[in-house]
Amino acid sequence: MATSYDVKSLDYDLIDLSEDDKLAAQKYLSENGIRGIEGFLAERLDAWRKCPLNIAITGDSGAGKSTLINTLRNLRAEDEGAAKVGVVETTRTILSYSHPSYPNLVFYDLPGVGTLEFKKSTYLNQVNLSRYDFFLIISRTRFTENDLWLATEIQKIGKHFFFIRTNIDQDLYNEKIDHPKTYNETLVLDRIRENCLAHIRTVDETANAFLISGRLNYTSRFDFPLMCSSLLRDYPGLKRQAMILAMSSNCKEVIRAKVDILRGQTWVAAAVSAAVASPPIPGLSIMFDFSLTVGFVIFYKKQLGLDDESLARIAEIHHIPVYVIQDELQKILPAHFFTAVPDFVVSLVKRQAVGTATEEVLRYVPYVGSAICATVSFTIILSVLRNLLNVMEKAAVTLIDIVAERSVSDDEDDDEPI
Ligand SMILES: Nc1nc2c(ncn2[C@@H]2O[C@H](COP(=O)(O)OP(=O)(O)O)[C@@H](O)[C@H]2O)c(=O)[nH]1
Ligand SMILES: [Mg+2]
Repeated sequence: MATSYDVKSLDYDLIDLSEDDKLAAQKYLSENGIRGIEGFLAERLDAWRKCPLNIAITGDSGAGKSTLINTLRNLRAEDEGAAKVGVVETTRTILSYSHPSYPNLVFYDLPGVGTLEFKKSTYLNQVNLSRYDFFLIISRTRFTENDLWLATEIQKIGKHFFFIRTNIDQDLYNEKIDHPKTYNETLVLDRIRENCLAHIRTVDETANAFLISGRLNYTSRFDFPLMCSSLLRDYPGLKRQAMILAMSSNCKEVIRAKVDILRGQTWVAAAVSAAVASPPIPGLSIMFDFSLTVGFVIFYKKQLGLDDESLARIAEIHHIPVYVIQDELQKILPAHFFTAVPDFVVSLVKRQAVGTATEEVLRYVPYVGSAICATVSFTIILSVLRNLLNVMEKAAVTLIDIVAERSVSDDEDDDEPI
């Protein structure tokens, strides 16, 4: 097969479909037949956008709540819609901030326990813990007795929480200035971690603390990636998939989780594209819904942070010239992936050999019907989307490596805080 990528046609493992999607599609087919199956499947592809995701961030004033909320929304303090950040900024009410690209993901800035307006005795009534899916309890020093109390209350209602120690970049910088001769980053981090754990494990023996910098340019450093992957792993049940798709792709763990989900949905995307035989596209011998397929590729680009806007933002935040990023990524993906998605899709479809996918494709008969499965378009679009995701994953991971390299070399500059 003639492709310019380092991937083999149809070289993918058998993928577990979501049980939910399978059952729903099967039920639809048995009740309605093939008519309208593409509309039904398209709706399921989009269902995650409606799933409410509510994350509470709590901690004392100055702990870094607003900063972390902005970072999780991929914003800096001065960007439009950002939470106000500052040494004297105090949260007196519960404020909510939705993710700019995925409004169903909402972060709540909760005042810490024991502030003037939010006393311990009234906190649970004021805050109503059951409204949130997940809690991030943050501190820039030691977790307080009140933080620990809150954790036990969250545990009592069966919800999840993380302890997050912010300001790690600043602590390391101070250590470096104070002890230039003996400074050792790993030892300092170990000491901070031990100090945190000794305290929080008095409440929960298995509790962990994530050591992070809440600032946007440190999302690939310290425990930030681990915090993200743990959040995705522990996010309650059915909402996990929506959470993965709604989260910004600022570390490898999130990218891998996104690709897993997108790959698991390619059969739905291929079925929806193949079900509608639009007028043929010049140069292509198969009929499929071209604009829909282009739409999937654009969606994957945005999901994996490879769209123009995301790339420009990465360049700006990390002070990396755009051409450096482009040069690296164009070693993996061709230029027209970035500049002209429709042309790119045409070239992919042209190059995609039909292959011997019968067995693989037959697995989907119960869910999309034999009429769609029998089409060449279904097989081809399925292969195109899966192969493309493999390559895009590689590109998105490379982008994280470029960013990580850049932030480490920034650290080595002694004149600036880390
Ligand atoms: N260096 C560094 N500064 C931070 C970090 N988190 C917050 N800050 C700074 O600490 C101050 C208070 O942060 P803010 O997010 O407003 O705290 P909040 O009161 O909990 O919302 C601001 O000046 C932030 O820039 C961090 O992880 N590292
Ligand atoms: Mg604040």
